[in-house]
Amino acid sequence: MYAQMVKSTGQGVKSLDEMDPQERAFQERINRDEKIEPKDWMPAAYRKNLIRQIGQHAHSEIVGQLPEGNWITRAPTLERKAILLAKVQDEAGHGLYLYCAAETLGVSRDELTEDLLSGKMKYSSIFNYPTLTWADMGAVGWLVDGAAIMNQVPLQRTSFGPYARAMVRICKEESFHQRQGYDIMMKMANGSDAQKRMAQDALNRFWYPSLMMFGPSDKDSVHSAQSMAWKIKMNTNDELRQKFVDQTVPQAEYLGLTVPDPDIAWNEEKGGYDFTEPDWSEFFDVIKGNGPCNVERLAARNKAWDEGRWVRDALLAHGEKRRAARVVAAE
Ligand code: BYC
Repeated sequence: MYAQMVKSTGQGVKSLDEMDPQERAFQERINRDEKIEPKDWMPAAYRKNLIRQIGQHAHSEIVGQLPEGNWITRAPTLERKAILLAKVQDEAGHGLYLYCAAETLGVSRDELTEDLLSGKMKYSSIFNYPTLTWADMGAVGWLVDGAAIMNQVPLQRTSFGPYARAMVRICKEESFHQRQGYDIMMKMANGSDAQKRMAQDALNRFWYPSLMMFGPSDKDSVHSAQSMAWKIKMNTNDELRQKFVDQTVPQAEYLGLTVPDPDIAWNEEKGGYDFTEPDWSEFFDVIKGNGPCNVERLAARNKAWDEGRWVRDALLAHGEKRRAARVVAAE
């Protein structure tokens, strides 16, 4: 079905017949669901697109620690604090697996980091929204990690081996994250009136930004056609957004909360909910750098990078010393 490739004009997708023999053999491997490994031949555009997607994904995990890290010192109980700390550490781990996967494509982690810190590379729009109350920790786990799983489970079958394998462990951990978020929401939604109001307020603020995580609507998605032909992406943005809404609306009902969309309604014919699209002008504004927290997030990552310089320098000096000692010992 996707035996095609984007034409050099960037318009449309090349058919197998239009490809040169090497490209065609590559596409046929993908069509047979064979994994592409780092040393295999691949089109330059496949490599570039993967570096872009995996790099953005890694950056999202790293920047994604900030909104939740904000609440570690203020978690309401020691147990909640320990769980949140573990969750935030997991996100750092996800970032590292993904940077490693990207490195197999010939880009260094330092280069990717520099592109994040300069604002050249993107990270998920969702992390440019603030976390104002403890209920936001519930909403982030439930909705943000819920959306992340919806997007990442299919990526376990993505065509690039190191990316697909990194996804397996990430998805297991994201499931735990999603449940811990829902557990916080259960407590809040079944708590005092003030707690219920906080839970509803968190859902109100995180609903549309969560829908935006899946990317622009299919008609505005620049990369989908080629990425799906190459199985870098397994579903379109709108397909996954629909699945997320279908999964999440009953979960909100179970909590006794109201999804902030008066037009949400079950559509028997399509077997899914009709819902209001997010405000796409807000989405494009956020990814251009104008969201509520973009400046703060990049400033925090730049500060961490600058303040960690002595650790990197010390590790390099230590490595150099050990190398020199090995050379002397070998002489
Ligand atoms: N935010 O052609 P399109 C997590 C950009 S972290 C920002 O549809 P594509 C977690 C897109 O990059 C979860 N930018 O793009 C961590 C492109 O711009 P460029 C992160 C977005 O790549 C901590 C342009 O819009 N998950 O779970 O085909 C705590 C056109 O879009 C966004 C991943 O990264 C966005 N939401 O599809 C808790 C998953 N959406 O690059 C949780 C892997 C689009 O041309 N990534 N853009 O300048 C993907 O699956 C795909 O990259 C996307 C976008 C579905 C996100």
